[in-house]
Amino acid sequence: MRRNFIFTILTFGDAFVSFGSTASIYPRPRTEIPESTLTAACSKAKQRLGDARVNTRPIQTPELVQQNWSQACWKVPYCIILPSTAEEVSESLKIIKSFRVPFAIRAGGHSPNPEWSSIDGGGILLDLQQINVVTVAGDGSSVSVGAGARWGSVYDALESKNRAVIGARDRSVGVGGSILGGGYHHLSNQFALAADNVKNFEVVLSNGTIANANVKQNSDLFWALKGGGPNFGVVTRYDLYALPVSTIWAQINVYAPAQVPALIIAFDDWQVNGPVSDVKGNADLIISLDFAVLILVYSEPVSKPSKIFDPFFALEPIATALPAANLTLKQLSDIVESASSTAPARHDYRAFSSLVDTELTLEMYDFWLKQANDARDATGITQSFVLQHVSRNLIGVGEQRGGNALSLPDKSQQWWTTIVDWESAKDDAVARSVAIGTTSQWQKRAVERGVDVPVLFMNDASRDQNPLASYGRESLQRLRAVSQRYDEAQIFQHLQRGGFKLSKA
Ligand SMILES: Cc1cc2nc3c(=O)[nH]c(=O)nc-3n(C[C@H](O)[C@H](O)[C@H](O)COP(=O)(O)OP(=O)(O)OC[C@H]3O[C@@H](n4cnc5c(N)ncnc54)[C@H](O)[C@@H]3O)c2cc1C
Ligand SMILES: *[C@@H]1O[C@H](CO)[C@@H](O)[C@H](O)[C@H]1NC(C)=O
Ligand SMILES: *[C@@H]1O[C@H](CO)[C@@H](O)[C@H](O)[C@H]1NC(C)=O
Ligand SMILES: CC(=O)N[C@H]1CO[C@H](CO)[C@@H](O)[C@@H]1O
Repeated sequence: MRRNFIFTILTFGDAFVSFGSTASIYPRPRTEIPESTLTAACSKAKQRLGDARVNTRPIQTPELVQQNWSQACWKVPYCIILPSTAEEVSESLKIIKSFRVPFAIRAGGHSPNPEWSSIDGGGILLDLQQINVVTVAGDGSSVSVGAGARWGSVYDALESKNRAVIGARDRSVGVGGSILGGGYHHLSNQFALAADNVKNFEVVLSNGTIANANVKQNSDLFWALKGGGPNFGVVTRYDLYALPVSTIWAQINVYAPAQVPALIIAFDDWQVNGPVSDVKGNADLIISLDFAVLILVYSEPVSKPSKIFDPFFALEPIATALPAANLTLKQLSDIVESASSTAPARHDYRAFSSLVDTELTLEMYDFWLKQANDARDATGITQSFVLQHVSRNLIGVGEQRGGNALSLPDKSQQWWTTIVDWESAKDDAVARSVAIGTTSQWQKRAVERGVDVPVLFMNDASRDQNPLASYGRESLQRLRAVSQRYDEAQIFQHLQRGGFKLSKA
């Protein structure tokens, strides 16, 4: 029971409802262009790609429309193009460009930001789910992944080869979006972000050219795609370094709400002392309103937990969700994913970064907790307070790989996030208000205490946040130059409806 409940919180639910009254779920489309243009563009796509690749009656295929993590993103596009190759993506972009139709790109659909990977009847959805092949290189040193794959299939393919990759902690998260936003993983403090582990991007540019971006070819584009979001092209394949990591060690403990302050103190003790003495260990802290979950991971099997975890072992957990074990990364991701809720739900997340400052984190936890409890009492909204450590080693390894668009300051830091879950659209404003209030107060207090870090993690950022601008002026200027160079027609700025776009940064 408890285990189920815990993992429901960890994975925050996969939304699914049967297709009932459509009117209430789907808002009316915005009409920016004449319907005849949309009809013509979708017909052209059918003609060029074949009937099987274009769905012109998405209202009748809820399984395609609702293939998003958050119900707030269930929108019925005018048609859905489902390309299966980079060539078909190229054809699709040419059509989108020539008819000037609004569009959205979807990989795993895990962004909770409406219109980032969804679009209403005023546009076309480019759904990459059929581009999902995972191929491990003969020598095991790399793995090529279709942009529409989910991380779980990558872990599955690598397990028997005794290899791992830096991906996302949940199996169901899409490879496509999470790498473009950076990508934080259990092993990131040792091996850096998912984006830092890309060897080559295959990307379709707005003029239809299929290009490669790596250290040698289009190296400015290579840098920009690492954290720069959906601004430069449609990535069709990621060639990733496969790490020589097979069996790891992990333990998952559960603590009572009353233990949270002590847990935060222990977490900060580890943040300050752990990674500098041993980067193989990592801790994730997920604090919900009813309990807190601590995930400890070490990147190789050990008979005894590493000493860096000692601050945690001074606390007695109320339950052990996963007793200390040697297991594969695939097995760990299965456990993290194992019992997600099937209730339909709306979700949001939000990002905030700072230096490690225990006193301030405790203050902000109190600030958040009171409001989060009040919101739950009033409307049933649940939310969490999550801390992710970013070590100097993570930043340094990223630099060695050529750097990335985040341009992180060379300081040990923490990336806070929250996951907010609620049922009804009428509660949207209340549901988001606690996280919005918490981040703005934290920002104010962090500046006062001199512990602010400007960078906002795109993969945790909400629609009104501005991760691209948070990377700093220099990075932003470089990103804009890359966008001008590779997307001359600027379709990713003007025709792409949502997303963290340079034109809005
Ligand atoms: C349950 C859950 C767990 C998570 N865990 C982690 C985690 O451990 N680590 C982490 O870093 N993040 C995590 N995230 C955040 C996640 O990485 C982001 O939500 C990411 O955007 C999801 O990628 P996607 O492909 O599933 O999403 P999508 O919603 O399909 O895409 C996100 C954005 O990227 C664009 N995009 C997607 N694919 C392409 C492409 N091939 N070319 C161009 N643009 C593209 C989309 O248009 C959209 O703007 C988690 C999210 C959830 C919901
Ligand atoms: C994990 O692996 C280590 C090193 O091989 C071994 O000593 C230990 O007994 C293993 N632990 C478990 C629980 O199997
Ligand atoms: C498409 O744009 C890229 C990047 O600017 C350029 O290198 C390529 O030659 C262009 N292709 C065509 C067919 O114009
Ligand atoms: C309706 C639908 O396809 N829902 C999917 C939403 O995404 C999750 C993965 O996060 C799938 O498991 C669901 O099937």
